Amino acid sequence: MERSELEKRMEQACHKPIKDCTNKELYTGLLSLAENMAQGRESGKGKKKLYYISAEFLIGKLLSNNLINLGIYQDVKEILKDNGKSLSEVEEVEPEPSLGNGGLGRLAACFLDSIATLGLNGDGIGLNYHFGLFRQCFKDLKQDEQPDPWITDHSWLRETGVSYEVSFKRFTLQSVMYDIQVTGYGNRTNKLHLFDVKTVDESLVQDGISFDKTDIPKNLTLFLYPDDSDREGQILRIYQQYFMVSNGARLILDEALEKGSTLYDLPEYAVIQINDTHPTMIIPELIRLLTQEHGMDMEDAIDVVSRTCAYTNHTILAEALEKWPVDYLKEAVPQLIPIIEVLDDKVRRKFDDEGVAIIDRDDRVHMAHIDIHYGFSINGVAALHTEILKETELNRFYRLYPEKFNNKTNGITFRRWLLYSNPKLADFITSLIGEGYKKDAGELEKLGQPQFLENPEVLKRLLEIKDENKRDLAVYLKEAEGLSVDPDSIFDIQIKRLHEYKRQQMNVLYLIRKYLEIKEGKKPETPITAIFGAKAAPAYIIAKDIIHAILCLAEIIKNDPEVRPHLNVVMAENYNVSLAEKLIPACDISEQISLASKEASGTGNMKFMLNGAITLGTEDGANVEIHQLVGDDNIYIFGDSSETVIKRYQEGSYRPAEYYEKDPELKRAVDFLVGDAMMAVGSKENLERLYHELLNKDWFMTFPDFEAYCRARERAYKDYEKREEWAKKMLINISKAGYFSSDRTIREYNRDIWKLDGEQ
Ligand code: 26V
Repeated sequence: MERSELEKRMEQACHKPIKDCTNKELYTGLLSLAENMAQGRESGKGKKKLYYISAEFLIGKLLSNNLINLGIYQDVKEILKDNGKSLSEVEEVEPEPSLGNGGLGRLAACFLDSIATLGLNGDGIGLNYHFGLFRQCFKDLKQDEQPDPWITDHSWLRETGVSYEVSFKRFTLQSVMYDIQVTGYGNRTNKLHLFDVKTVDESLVQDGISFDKTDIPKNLTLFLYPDDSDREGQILRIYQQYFMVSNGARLILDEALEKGSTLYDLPEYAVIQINDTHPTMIIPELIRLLTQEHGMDMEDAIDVVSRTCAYTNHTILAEALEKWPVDYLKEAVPQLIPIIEVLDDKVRRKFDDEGVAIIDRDDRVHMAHIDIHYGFSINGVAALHTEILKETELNRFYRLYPEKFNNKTNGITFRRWLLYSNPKLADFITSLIGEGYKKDAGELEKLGQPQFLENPEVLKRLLEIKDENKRDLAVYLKEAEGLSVDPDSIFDIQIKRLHEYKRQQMNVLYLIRKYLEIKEGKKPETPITAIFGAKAAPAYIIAKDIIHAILCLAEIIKNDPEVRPHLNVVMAENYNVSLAEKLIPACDISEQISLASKEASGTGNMKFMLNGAITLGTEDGANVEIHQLVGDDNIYIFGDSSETVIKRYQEGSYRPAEYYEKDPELKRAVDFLVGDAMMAVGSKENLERLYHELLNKDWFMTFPDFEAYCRARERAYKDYEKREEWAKKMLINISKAGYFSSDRTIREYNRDIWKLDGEQ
């Protein structure tokens, strides 16, 4: 579209000249313009459709992303500028929907982008949580949780008129389906369907994020994963999950019927990707609907559903694998019990192995087992993760159904994580290798040619861009959060959910060690800024203690003029997608330090790599594949292997105190947690609890990896001093990142699992 034509349409959408609009008016106008332009681009009405069903879709802000995908971002930006306006200020008006916890939800959002971009016929199905996860605030150096409302008069949600009745044991709820348009890059538009309850009542939330967990008709879609540390919370989750899948199942059947399906041929019309076990109840629910409302017999219904559903596993952590007590299910959705019993009975008749049963001896329903027996595909999310599933966690199942298992290494959308978040780098890449990489990420490989890699001008510009991004971040952190960071320091960043297996605590122990070294006069050549961003689950006590420890250490250093010029620790509040978009382009060192075998894949690791940060990590999840791609010289790998870790767990031989006694540096750092300095700023209860947890349990084995971690980190800092060599590492990382485009991942899902009509 011509610039002048676009300007005209913008003014029409805003109902007045651009220069007279407020940022809010501009936002609303641009939103409706983007929606109108996307209309009519709905993906093919192909026979078969993918339904990506997920309890989480961490979509992030949509305006700029959609403008990029519609191809008008640059022009809109310039038109606004010519009129004295700024697109980044307009963006500030848009609230970020926090409809996800972390990787799993963000992955679902990247997938929707790629599915639309590839022109595949596929929609998302989820829930419309009014307050999302929660907004994190720091109060007295601790995490405090507040509701995070995002639905305003001008949100991307559109009412569809679709509504179903969903019956539970004690009541029937009416649903409302909202749609959000998903605009692919230069291509098609799909839908994210978010179901809500008609009777939801935001006023139920009074103080912080607490509310009456028993008033289901009013609370069902208030929050994502409310605190499920007690029975009521868990039953609420069952209500949420069933509400999502029952609506989803009806929509899927209705759409298939409308296209002429007899339902016996459902697999020709629909394929359902079950994103972790949260939507697993769609399997018994579909069987229930087919038998009770569509007259199919049980055997046929089971067969049809089993050929329609595929399952993705995102974790091997035992505590995260859902097992719902039969009692709880009876309380909320008794209609599913007879179906689940039939499914269990069939399994028990066929296999003489208690370990693959659906209902165990303690009367708990193993949700993943339903997916594996009654789905046609099971995939892990990175090569190592899939191997561990096959060889260890799900080995019993792998032996029964080897043909069902496959790997789909995760990916990220380069539209958001490069074109939008790091425009300078994207422009620079375009100037070197042209635009082709925007559609075919594999073309980034071209950056690895000697003409670029050995070209001092190219390397210099790459460093300059990093430097400019660091300066932009420093300004943002100061203005938005009052945090001071020195852009001339090394930016060493760990951003992800707070969990012991991700080992933020090991990073803290390193920083304490560094602090003590500086106190003794051993100063780093270049100052170091360690940046954290992480939310902890509200009921996860140790995770919150770790946040407290980070904030206490940050406070101590801030007030220590001897150390502060050389070492700075900051924790950004309310880590979310928008913040990630600012932090990642400014990062020098990407901390991916989970205990080997525990991080299924990670996707932050890919975003950092794409933006020229160097990974400091364990051989875990997709780090293994990053390592293979970039080679030993362009990544810092340390720590025990997944085999060693798995063996150590099996033997039950790990005693943290033995490491603590043996390594004086480690001992000194651990003791610091409960020393005078920390006690002077922090809370005795939290710090002592963390100290004892580490010393007596350390379930995620930080102590055995501590020394190797410190060495690897020092090696990275030393290499950083040779800036041109460092820039080469950056360029090699960027050039190898193409593999991690979610377009590649989605092509593989389609080739091996979904088999939708070709790309359009
Ligand atoms: C869930 C829970 C819930 C109960 C308490 C402890 C706990 C711990 C972990 C989880 C994770 C749920 C699944 C998940 O989010 N997995 C993430 O999926 C990403 C996308 O595939 C992947 O990159 C991450 O490695 C993986 O952790």
